[in-house]
Amino acid sequence: MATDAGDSADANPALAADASPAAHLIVVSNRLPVTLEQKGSEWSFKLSSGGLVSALSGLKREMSFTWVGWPGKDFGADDRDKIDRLLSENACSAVYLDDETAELYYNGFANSILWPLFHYHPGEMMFEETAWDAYQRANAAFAEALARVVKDGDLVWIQDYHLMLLPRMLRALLDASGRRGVKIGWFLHTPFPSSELYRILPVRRQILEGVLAADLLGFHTYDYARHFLSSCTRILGLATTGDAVETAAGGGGRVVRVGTFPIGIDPDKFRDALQTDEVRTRLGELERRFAGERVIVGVDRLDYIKGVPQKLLAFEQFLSTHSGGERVVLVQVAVPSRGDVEEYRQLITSVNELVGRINGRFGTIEYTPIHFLHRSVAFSELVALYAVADVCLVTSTRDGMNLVSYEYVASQAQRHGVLVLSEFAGAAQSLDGAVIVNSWNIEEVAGAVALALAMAPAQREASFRTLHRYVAKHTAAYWGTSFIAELTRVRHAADAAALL
Ligand code: GDG
Repeated sequence: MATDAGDSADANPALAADASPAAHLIVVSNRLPVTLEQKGSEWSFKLSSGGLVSALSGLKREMSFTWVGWPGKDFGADDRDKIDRLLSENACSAVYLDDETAELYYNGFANSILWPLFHYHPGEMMFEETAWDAYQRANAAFAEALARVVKDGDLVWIQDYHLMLLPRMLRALLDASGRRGVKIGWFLHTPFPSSELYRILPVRRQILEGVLAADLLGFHTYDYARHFLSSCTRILGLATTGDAVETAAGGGGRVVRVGTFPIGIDPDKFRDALQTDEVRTRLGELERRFAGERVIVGVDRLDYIKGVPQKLLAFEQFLSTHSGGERVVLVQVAVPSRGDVEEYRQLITSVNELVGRINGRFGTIEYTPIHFLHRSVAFSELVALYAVADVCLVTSTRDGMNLVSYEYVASQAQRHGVLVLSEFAGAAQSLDGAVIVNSWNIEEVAGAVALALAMAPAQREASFRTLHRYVAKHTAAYWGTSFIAELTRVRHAADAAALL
């Protein structure tokens, strides 16, 4: 498995040895990572930053590259030519969806059906046929757009739960037009749930059959891969091994490889930011502001999977029974997310109530226990907050990986702070050195926070070194290169049968 070899992703030996120099990589994600702005009749293009963008930066130097995705809205026919030209100059290509399809596919199906189910919230799942129809239409639009750009021998890497029908739809179009040697990979950024949960999904067969047309399927952790494999057996009756599925019951099908590829971050971005005057000045200001107080930081999209209410309840418990007279503050950044979905609006209300209650109960004129920022903060502010905090508290009730925990480690070279991390985040399976907690156990989390704040410097340093070694090696670029090296290595679908 491509998870533990080599030191630098930019010089991944596996990729150098196996990838054909001529291989062209096409990355497909729901959203193109770009901002398009119009000034007068001219359009400008900006590449957004993000995990996937940095993961691909190393690969871009090794192979030619195109990014295919939805540009964010349905531009009018007059603008499309200009936008297509601009995108193509920047190695991108747009999949246009009408606004109604985009809304129903993205919010209606991906975020209201697959997202809650994959994060063990079946009660939030609202299955509607119109949303399912839109999901099929949107995936078909992606397949048609891709079929126009994919050439013989290309590697196609599809991202995430938005595009689970795409491997099958694309494969059908490529086969029909006689395209040869195209390898398709798919990676899931969320958990894949236990088959007991997954089988609730009314369209469980179609979704599995959709991804099984790929050559390589990737997950963050071995558990997610294992859940996927057992869903294939239980729902489709397919034979599986620890890292493969045969696509026809009773034999004679193709073999699809299933692997574990834990994502990472770009740690240099945090190290470099900490050297800048802007972050150093801000860090100094925060240190003065919090003098005499211990700081816990939390950074989450305000999503029900992130366990923000559980975090607030645990902090309340800590204040009432564990703080030992020390002044401890929780700085919680809660980035607004999907505010147009009812479950998310209810979450905001309950989080606001909890923050008010806890600050009212424990606050004084001089002391505010929770600094609650219900907005996103600038990157420089984020890094300064990570750097000033004695503890980072991650209480996700489910989370594919959780990059915030990696980013905290990357920002703690000076302080050697302690990471308290939910066992339900994928990161808990990689980050040795964190204090692992059951985020549903309020008393356990409160006790872990007390333990983290009281940890002796030598133990903090030893834990930090272990964490830092992992984060520095398993970067986003390493993840991207490892997946593509494996995709290059897997035997092509047409000649892969009977490997089991
Ligand atoms: C999905 C999966 C998986 C947050 N607040 C601010 C800000 N952020 C940045 C963080 C971090 C990112 O957003 C959040 O990443 P996570 O991994 O923690 O969570 P999701 O957004 O849910 O991502 C997750 C991931 O995909 C990758 O596979 O790990 O499990 O759910 O990078 O820094 N950035 C700035 N200001 C903020 O206020 N600048």
